[in-house]
Amino acid sequence: MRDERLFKAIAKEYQRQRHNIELIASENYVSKEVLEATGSILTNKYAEGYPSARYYGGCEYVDEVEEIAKEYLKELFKAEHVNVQPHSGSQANMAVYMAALKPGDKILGMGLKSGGHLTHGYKLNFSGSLYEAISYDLDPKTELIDYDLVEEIALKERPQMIVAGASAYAREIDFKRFREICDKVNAYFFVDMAHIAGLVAAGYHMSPIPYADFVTSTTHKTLRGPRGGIILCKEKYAKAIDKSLFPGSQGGPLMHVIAAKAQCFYEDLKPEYKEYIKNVVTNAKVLGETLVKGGLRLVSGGTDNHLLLVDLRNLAITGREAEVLLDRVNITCNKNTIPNDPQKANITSGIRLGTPAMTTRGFGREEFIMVGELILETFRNRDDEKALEDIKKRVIDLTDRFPYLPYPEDYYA
Ligand code: DSN
Repeated sequence: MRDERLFKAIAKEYQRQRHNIELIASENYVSKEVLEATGSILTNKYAEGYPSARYYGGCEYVDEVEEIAKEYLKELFKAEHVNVQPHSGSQANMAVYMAALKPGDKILGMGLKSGGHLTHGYKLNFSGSLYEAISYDLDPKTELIDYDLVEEIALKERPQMIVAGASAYAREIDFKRFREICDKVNAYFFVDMAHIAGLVAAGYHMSPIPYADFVTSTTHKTLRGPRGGIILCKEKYAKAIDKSLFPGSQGGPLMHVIAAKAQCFYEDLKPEYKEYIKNVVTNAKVLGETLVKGGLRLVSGGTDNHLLLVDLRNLAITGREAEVLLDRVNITCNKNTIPNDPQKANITSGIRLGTPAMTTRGFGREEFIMVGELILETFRNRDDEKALEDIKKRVIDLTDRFPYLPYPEDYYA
């Protein structure tokens, strides 16, 4: 017996995902197989511990599942040790901090307003309350990481750990330079590559693996897997990381999600995935060029990766208003602070756009030029209901040409 109200809500979300142009840079569409593993009977199984060292009986098959996931993940990033159990990116990050630091130790990460993440030392997050967190911001002119400034802060503050990685930074990050800074102050180097993990795996971004002591990621962004986290580290930290995750900060692993991670890594090892990431990067440049041609300003002037940060100040529209307006025509994105944003975090002066999801749907150069033009047209006609209705129809036509149908069209109807 199923709850109709609940399944109707899921059905509506299914239709929304099918008929919206999804530009949230941290989202993607998973394969049928990833979906199947996530919804599998593995959700019934408790498996606290690690393969061959569990605290429950009947774990022989979930052991196999976890070993497969670890094997593929090691191969994907050429990592010495991996842990596939974190329920999320935040849990992965917590396990790293707890493995390497004591409460009160100093961490240096990118400021939230510059594109960093909550778990990189934000004061309202555990990372900013358990540890003494300081941050680096971007060069105000170039809007790029100022490595000399990071070094200056590190030399003055002597943090025990330096964190690299971001949620809204459109440019390549120089992990080698970060390592050199860490070595000067004897700090651990921790990279949260959640946004760019797919680019790293496919060779479209410098890998942090040779340089960092610890690397974490989520699996649902550019990697195109289920929602979850992973940790990769040097063999010498393997025991400390595993202990810190279980029993340190988590209980039973989500074996259905670990199976879906394994399927995701299997897909990411295929040549088609490299081609996909190549297209993600090209499409981001195409979308950016279209928006710039139409008069918009991109933070840092462009993109090297899968995302764009758009400064809306010359349009006299806030990020919050732009998010709502674009939603009105079935284009989904999120408001985002820009460097030195004069607006509060819940209003913002920018939006963040990403190409991973619609590239999965098959959008290429031509479609991303259309997406850029649809966005510009929406901004120009923001007070014209009829024009907005017409744009929405064109968005739906476009999404219908590139269907997402892991379930039958009327699956939940
Ligand atoms: N909340 C994620 C994002 O959207 O970038 C980061 O974890």
